[in-house]
Amino acid sequence: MVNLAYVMAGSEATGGAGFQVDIKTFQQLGVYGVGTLTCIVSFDPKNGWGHRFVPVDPGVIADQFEAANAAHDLDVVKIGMLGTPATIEVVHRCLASKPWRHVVLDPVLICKGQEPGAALDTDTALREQILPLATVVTPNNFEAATLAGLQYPLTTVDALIDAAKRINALGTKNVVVKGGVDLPGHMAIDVLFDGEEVTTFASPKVGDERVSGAGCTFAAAITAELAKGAEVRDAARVAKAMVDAGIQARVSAHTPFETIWQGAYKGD
Ligand code: PXL
Repeated sequence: MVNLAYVMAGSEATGGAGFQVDIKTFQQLGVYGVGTLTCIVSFDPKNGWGHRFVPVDPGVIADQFEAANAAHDLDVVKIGMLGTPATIEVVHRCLASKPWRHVVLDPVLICKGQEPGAALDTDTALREQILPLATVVTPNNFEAATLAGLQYPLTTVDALIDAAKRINALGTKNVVVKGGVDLPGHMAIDVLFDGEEVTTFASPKVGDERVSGAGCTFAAAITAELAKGAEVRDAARVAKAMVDAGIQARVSAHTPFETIWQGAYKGD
């Protein structure tokens, strides 16, 4: 029997981030992907590739959830971009309606093109309604600082660990903070705090530019590995290896940023 993984996330129309990346990542890791769209992002090539953001109607999100979960026995879910308090509310209700083995939250906080005020509401709703239901959360440097109430950027491994512990105290057991390009030095360092132990993952940085889809790929890969029965620490290790391979084989486009190629990862 093939393992299944579920995702609730937004479409990003160029294929470099969001839902499309989640499904590609699931497939590459040998997991059958099932998904529910929460919003549609269409970058605007006439306007600096800024975000055009359209939320999916909350009733339609609930309908998709009903269809997906009636068709399949889903117990591992990734939550990607939600984008509005109304979306967060319906996703909260969906998640709370049944038990999960794992809820992996990629806490996508702000999207260019959104009102800062709206983003603040969204951050608060995400922190209050989704974070406590998650078993794993994968903030990047900015998201970790924001959720932990620390100053961005986090520039030391100790600061990443401090942020992970503070976010754990908000209600998510496993917190993986990604240092990313904001962490000085030659290494790309992520830390996992599982409520007891800290594990540090390090690999040489591949360039100093942000690559689109890295965060989505990372959280989706953890989700796929958890769906296959892996422990969180092993799932994070595979996810980091997949992102590393995907950045090395990155795809350039007419966008100002390159994107990850999930197909580059062939296993350890
Ligand atoms: O990479 C974050 C992200 C996630 N999901 C969607 C996005 C983006 C960034 O653009 O558009 C739908």
